[in-house]
Amino acid sequence: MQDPTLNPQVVPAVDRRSFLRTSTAIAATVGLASSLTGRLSAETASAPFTLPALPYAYDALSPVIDEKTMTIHHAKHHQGYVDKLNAAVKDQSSLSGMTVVDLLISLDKLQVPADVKTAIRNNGGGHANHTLFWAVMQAPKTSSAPSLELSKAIQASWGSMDEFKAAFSKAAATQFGSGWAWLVVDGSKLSIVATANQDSPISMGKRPILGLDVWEHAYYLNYQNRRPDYVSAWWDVVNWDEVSKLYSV
Ligand code: MN3
Repeated sequence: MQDPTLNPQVVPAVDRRSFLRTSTAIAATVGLASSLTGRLSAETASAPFTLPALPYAYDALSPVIDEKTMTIHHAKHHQGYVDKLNAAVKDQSSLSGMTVVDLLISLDKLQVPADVKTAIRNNGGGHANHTLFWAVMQAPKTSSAPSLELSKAIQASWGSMDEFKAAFSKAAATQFGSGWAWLVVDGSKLSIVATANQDSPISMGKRPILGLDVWEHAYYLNYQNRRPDYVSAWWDVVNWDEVSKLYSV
């Protein structure tokens, strides 16, 4: 084995095994391994990461999200995150075999140079965030509803579905600059968090089950500066059956 003191980026095999055990234990604790990794097939893979196909056509969410926005968002923006993530991890042997969820859960502990960690935070986050985002949407007015279990959890945290939607919409509308609003499993309860840029709730030890992209690239062609209109229209394309599945694992 190469002496790790000669090259701090080389992680001894024994450390790597214990690191992966720790990472797996954390994932199990927050239920991530069986949710994101189990539900979203693109998340089960390690590098090279690939762009997941959308579960619907580019025009399927219209008029809530127009075809051109969806095309650019998926084929250009999300593909860009995937490509940059692959470039970031390519020469990092200590990361081999890790899924994007592993990378995000363990972000602070990754034994890689600071610029690589930043690239993983931005582009690994971008890959995971968008993969979830595509999965929790469907054509407008398609019938779907929160499961009884999810409904009860929403009522427990906010009192009613309407109160939850108001709180989530406010978090999405008031997130300053680029970022996301999330419904997350946070310990034994549900909560709403907003994150900047492509930061993922996964790196905060929380399990996202619904996410809304409020970067301008997600809505500007259709809504220009009217982010609240985009947020309010977006509820029509939420796939509650999928959100319920993500909650139930
Ligand atoms: Mn986006």
